[in-house]
Amino acid sequence: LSPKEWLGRSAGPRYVQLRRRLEEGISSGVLPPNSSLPPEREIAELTELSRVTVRKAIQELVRQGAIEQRQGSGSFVRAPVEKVEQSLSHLTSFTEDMKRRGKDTTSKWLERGVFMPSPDEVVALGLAAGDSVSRIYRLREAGGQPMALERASLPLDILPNPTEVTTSLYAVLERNGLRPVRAVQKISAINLEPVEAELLGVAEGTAGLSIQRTSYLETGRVAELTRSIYRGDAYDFVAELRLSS
Ligand code: 16G
Repeated sequence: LSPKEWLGRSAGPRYVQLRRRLEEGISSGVLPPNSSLPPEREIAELTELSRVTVRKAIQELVRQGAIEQRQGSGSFVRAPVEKVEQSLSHLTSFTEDMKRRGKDTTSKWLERGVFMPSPDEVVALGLAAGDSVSRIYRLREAGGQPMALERASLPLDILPNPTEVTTSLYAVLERNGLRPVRAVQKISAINLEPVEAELLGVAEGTAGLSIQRTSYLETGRVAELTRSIYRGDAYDFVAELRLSS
């Protein structure tokens, strides 16, 4: 169809019409996962729409999580995430969990350093007055897909040098003989905030899982308080339950 034939036939502003047209292309497979969209200028020429209109349609699809923009290389159709089945019966690390699935992990650092603790960190980590806290906050990716936002807080003597953590926190703790041996985890449902959704590459308002892990050393001391946001569309949590005797 020529642009004039399909635009104007359906209702709504032109950017909405173009957005719908692109959505159709994605769902029908004309625009398969990971395929790149033509540059804005080309779409504008092809559709005889203004670049402002084209940009607006693409921005909406980015917000919906259907399209991602990669720095310097344009817009791509986002591939659906491969679901991870995560056991709740073993105290493992993100790196170990993903390695077992043959996936490489990367971190985008949002914060990493030594800070004055917040009141909840003081309580959870059992800190004394004047103690500092080591904090690492990162976007965790596996196989190139954003999976979770994790904010870990640890007493300074357990992690004196947070910048030492480049990939695995638990590997650093293990090297120092301070790997946690027990953890308590709490999982709650949330709707992702716009910034969180953007970092995780999903649509605004998507469901997420808020997970809090408090882990302990052999001695019973608290080693870590980690508050994370996991993608709801990327995880199934599984636990084996037995009849108690
Ligand atoms: C997991 C833990 C997190 C821990 C991290 C260490 C959950 C919800 N969280 O992601 O508490 O800090 O592993 O991973 O399971 P790393 O050794 O790969 O940095």
